[in-house]
Amino acid sequence: MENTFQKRQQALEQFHSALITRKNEKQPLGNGIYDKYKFPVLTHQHAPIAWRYDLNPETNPYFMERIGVNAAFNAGAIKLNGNYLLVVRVEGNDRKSFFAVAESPNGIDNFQCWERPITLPETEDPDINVYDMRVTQHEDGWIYGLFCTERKDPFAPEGDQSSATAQCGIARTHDLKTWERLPDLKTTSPQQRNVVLHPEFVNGKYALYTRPQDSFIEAGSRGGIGWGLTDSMENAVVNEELIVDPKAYHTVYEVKNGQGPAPIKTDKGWLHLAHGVRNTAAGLRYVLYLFLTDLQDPSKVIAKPGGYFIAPEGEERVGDVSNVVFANGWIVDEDGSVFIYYASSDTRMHVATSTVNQLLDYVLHTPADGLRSAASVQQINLLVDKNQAYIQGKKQAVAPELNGVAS
Ligand code: M1P
Repeated sequence: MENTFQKRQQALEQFHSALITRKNEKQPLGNGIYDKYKFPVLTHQHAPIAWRYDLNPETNPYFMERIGVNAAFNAGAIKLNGNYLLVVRVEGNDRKSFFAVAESPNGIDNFQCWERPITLPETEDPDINVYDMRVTQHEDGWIYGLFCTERKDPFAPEGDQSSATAQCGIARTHDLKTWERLPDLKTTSPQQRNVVLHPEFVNGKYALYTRPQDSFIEAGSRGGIGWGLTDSMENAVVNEELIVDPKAYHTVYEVKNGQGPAPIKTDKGWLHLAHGVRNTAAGLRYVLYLFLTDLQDPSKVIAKPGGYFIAPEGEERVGDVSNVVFANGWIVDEDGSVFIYYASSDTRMHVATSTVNQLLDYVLHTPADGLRSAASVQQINLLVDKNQAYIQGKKQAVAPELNGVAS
């Protein structure tokens, strides 16, 4: 028995150590906007062995997993003390999600979890499930974590064990280790998900991106990325939500959408990463898109490329909820490098890298959604015309006689 225990423990330790120290590699070619990487940055297998196994052969003679981890996805992100930190949604085999911090020295590999998951204080109305934390370093000096807190719908009919209510939970910290829980956000919407704190005060108030919705899954008559102000985060109340980026017919955000992480401040405006959801015969498809809002008025969209920015590809397309990419964390470095952390199919975490300049170029020069097939063809024709004029111009510069003008 001792032998079985030792063999299994040794094999697992070797596997785990190789996994969490594995070098990542940029995928070749890319699209010029961002680069994806060969390996996910975090998976359920990255969870520390001590969270899952009883390491005492007397009480665990088979070296059996005692607590299973099902998935690691939808991570908030922040850079602290020179390290890239993900506040990842870890989901156990028991379907409960919780948060844990994983740290990397370079942002693309070597992510290792801190010794223990985050112990998140509860309110008087305990959360049944918590997930999808957006981490915002606010100019008031606190790091805020806004997340979805889910509880059983108190009005669910007898026997209904799946109707739930989603609201925005709020906690704050200085180090991601000790957290102070604040009361949940109050809005007029019966359900809220994907609520994000803007990093600066706006007119002296805290500004929040919201996503009002009628029911737990369906945005229904509501939806869109909302915007609201609150005097305080210690008792956050948004009485009025302005929809700044609505869902729209026959787009990649026709069913619903939601703000990703807090926007990045650039000299051209606030750069936003969001997710959009469309319907297909195979179910919902989640993709990511970008847009830019006004520096002075972050609720005013000033540029928005048509279509998606990142969509699930290859193995990203398959998981617990297939055909999904979702992002609630990105990090911008002092040199303008951007690390976009996205989850695939509610299962694992990936990184894509880019720069602020590339993302601005993308946002400012990609045609907007024309909302009709004919408009899409017109955009291609305009590009072909431009390319033909450019190539013709180059030929004439090299051989002016081609222009019919004899020298
Ligand atoms: O399963 C896909 C995503 O579904 C929800 O996102 P949204 O509220 O926009 O529909 C969330 O539960 C999210 O965690 C999940 O990844």
